[in-house]
Amino acid sequence: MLPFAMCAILLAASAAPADMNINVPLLETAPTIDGDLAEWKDRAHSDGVWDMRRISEASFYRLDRGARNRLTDHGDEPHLEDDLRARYYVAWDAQNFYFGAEVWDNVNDLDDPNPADKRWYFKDAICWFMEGPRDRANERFGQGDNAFCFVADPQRTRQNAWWRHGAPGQSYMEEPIPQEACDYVVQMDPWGRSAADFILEARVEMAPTFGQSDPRWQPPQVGDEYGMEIVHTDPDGGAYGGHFMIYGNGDDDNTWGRMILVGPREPIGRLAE
Ligand SMILES: [Ca+2]
Ligand SMILES: [Ca+2]
Ligand SMILES: [Ca+2]
Ligand SMILES: [Ca+2]
Repeated sequence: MLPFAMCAILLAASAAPADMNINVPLLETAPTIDGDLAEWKDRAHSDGVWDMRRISEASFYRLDRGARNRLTDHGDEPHLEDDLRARYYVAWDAQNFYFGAEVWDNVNDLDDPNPADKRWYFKDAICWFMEGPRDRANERFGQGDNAFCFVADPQRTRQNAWWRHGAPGQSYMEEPIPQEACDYVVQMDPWGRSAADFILEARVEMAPTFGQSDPRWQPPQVGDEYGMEIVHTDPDGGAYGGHFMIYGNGDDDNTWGRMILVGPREPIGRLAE
């Protein structure tokens, strides 16, 4: 028989992947929102490059069984990893969440066959679905739920920075992120590799967004718990349907990953020779 301590370690190890927290660090210096992530990305949360292969091995993919979390086939596709892969960054300070992404894509798609506000998901876009405070009740863009969606378009129209959210007694409210609460830059083709590649750098103020969606929301402190899912749409010229859904499964906020606000983090060092 295994000693008790060892059993506990084995149990903890087997439970870890599905229950892994998303630890989002505090930034002590506010980034400059200019399309260059260099000054803060090493101090933000990131768990490396995501592509379809990595997603297909994740616990949240098994919830979906690949029904919606997938890319689409237009007949002449590059290898799956060249259709879409990305790194995502998140951090916070006393007023804001900061979002960053480095994206490798084969086709930049900004053509919506039926253009209308709120249809970010018919274009290349990245959307952070967040619940704050997290309450473990199954809700779909109800009280406390917020989505901050940025279209991969260097033109900063109000529709290109979209806010889907709830409020007490209301759900699926759709409007641009309040202008004074948001700042963002999309830099296309940052590595001279593909005209569809981009870097996104964004800031969203919490009080005018989370504070509107849930009266229980309090200014952020270390230890606060949020829910988070990243939805990265990639129609590549087709209709809606191609996207990554990372850390959760669709609009049910109780499937979203458990995110904890943590203190500042130092960049990962290397062993000196
Ligand atoms: Ca910057
Ligand atoms: Ca693509
Ligand atoms: Ca909930
Ligand atoms: Ca695309």
